[in-house]
Amino acid sequence: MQSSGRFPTGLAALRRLRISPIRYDSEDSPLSEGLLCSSYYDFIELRDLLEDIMLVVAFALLCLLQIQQSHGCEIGVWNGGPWGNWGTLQTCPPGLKASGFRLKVEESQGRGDDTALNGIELYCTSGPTTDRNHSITSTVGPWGKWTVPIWCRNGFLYRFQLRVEIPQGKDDDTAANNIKFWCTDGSALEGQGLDWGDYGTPSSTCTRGISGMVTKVEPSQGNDDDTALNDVQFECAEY
Ligand SMILES: [Ca+2]
Ligand SMILES: [Ca+2]
Ligand SMILES: [Ca+2]
Repeated sequence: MQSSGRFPTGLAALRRLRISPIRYDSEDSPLSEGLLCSSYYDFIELRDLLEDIMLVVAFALLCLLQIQQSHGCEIGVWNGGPWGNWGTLQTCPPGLKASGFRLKVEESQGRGDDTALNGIELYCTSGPTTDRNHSITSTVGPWGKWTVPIWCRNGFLYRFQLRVEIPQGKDDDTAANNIKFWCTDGSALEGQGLDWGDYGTPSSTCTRGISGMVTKVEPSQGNDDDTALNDVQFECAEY
C-alpha cells in the first residue's frame, strides 16, 4: 500500500526507501531517475519530520527544566495521614530560609475527639538568629495552642520525619502527631507534639535548607472524628 498526499507517514517513507531499485548501471533510464527522485524527496520529508520531532522534544525538555528551576524541589515522607486537602505553598522572603519552627498542638481530650498536631509555623532567617519577624504557615487546623519556638543552633532546617497514627477505624483518629527536623549543622530538633503513632522514614534532604511549606489539613468534620493536620511537604531553597 502506498501512502497518499504530500507528506507520507514516516513508516511509508521508510518502506518506499527500502524497496526503491536504485540502478546505477542504466545511465539514462528515466524510470530509475524517477525512482531516485521519489526516494530522495521521501528521505528529505522524513528527515524534516524527524527534525521537527527532535525540536518539539527539546522544547518540552527545556520547559520542564525551567519549571523545575523556578519552583525548586520538595521533600516529603511516605507515612502522612490519608485525610484532608493540600493547602497553598507558602515560601520564605527571597534570600531567607527556615532556621526555627513551632507547632500548634491540641492536648489529649481524654474520651473526647483528639486531633493532636494542627499546624506548623516556620521562621525564615538569614542565619543563626532567633528573629521571628518572617514566619510562614500553610493551612492550620482550628484546635490547640502554639507551642514555644525551637531553633537550629547553626544553619537551617533541611530534613524531617513525621510521627503519624495509622487509621483507627471506628476509633478516634489523630493522623499527624509530631515532627522532627534536622539542621544543616547536624543537630536534631523534635517538636512538642503528642505521642500517638510512630515516626516513619525520614525525608530526603534540602542541601541548602528549607524555604517553603505546604500542609494537608482535614477540615472540621462537625460531630464526626477530626484529625486536622495529616501531612506536610517542604520546598528546598535554591541558594
Ligand atoms: Ca493531626
Ligand atoms: Ca476514626
Ligand atoms: Ca479525632
